[in-house]
Amino acid sequence: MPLSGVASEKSDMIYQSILSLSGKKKILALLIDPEESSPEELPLLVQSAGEAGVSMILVGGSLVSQPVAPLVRALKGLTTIPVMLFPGHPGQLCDEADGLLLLSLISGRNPEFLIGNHVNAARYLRRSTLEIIPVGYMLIENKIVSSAEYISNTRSIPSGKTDLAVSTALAGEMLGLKMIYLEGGSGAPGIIPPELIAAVKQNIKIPLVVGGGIRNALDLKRVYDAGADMAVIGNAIENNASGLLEFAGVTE
Ligand code: 1GP
Repeated sequence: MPLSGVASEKSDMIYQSILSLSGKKKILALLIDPEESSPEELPLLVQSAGEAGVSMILVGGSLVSQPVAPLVRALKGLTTIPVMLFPGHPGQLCDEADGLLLLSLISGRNPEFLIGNHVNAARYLRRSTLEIIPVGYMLIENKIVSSAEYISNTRSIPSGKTDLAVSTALAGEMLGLKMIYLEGGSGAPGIIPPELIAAVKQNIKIPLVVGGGIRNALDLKRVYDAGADMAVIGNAIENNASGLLEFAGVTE
């Protein structure tokens, strides 16, 4: 059966720029949850993002009850910082973004989050102009049951099981995934253990992203010092756009 739709020309510009910064400069990403963002705050948030050195904006969340397109469109009208989708499920896709972190939840054993949702979205994605970056997404136990853990019905990797985290990240790299994302859970009370971040970093060659519980500049510095190439901040600046400025300069 012929597949419908025409494959669009895919760029890998964003991924190449991540690779080119790797080892030279740390990358700061801002996560905006469509459920928590208000249109009135966006201009200040985007301005603060520019001043704080944010080089990527992620849009997504575990629970999103409305289309993400209006938020993405508004962001694209306000900034040239790349806007990447960070979807909790295929309902959070839209063409207006620059790209997509195509997350495969490799820490879990739920086939829908490993490959099922990807199969559902594949033809849509082939037609879209979104740059697609396949990411090995790993939930790491971090004091609370995260929304991602609950919604995906998977277990996080215990924070003391560094060997499991390293093996999982290695397997993701061997499968051809282009980045590994260690997720401590949105709104977690603190960062995942720096020792675990360091162990994973020492064993993979692809860029390492770390998020969850980064609440201040010291947390961010610890995550970078442990080896993260990119850090993601969400909750710390919700309803506090100018709070982003606290993170300025930590990427240098
Ligand atoms: C969640 O890693 C991100 O997916 C960000 O977490 O909201 O705790 O910053 P926070």
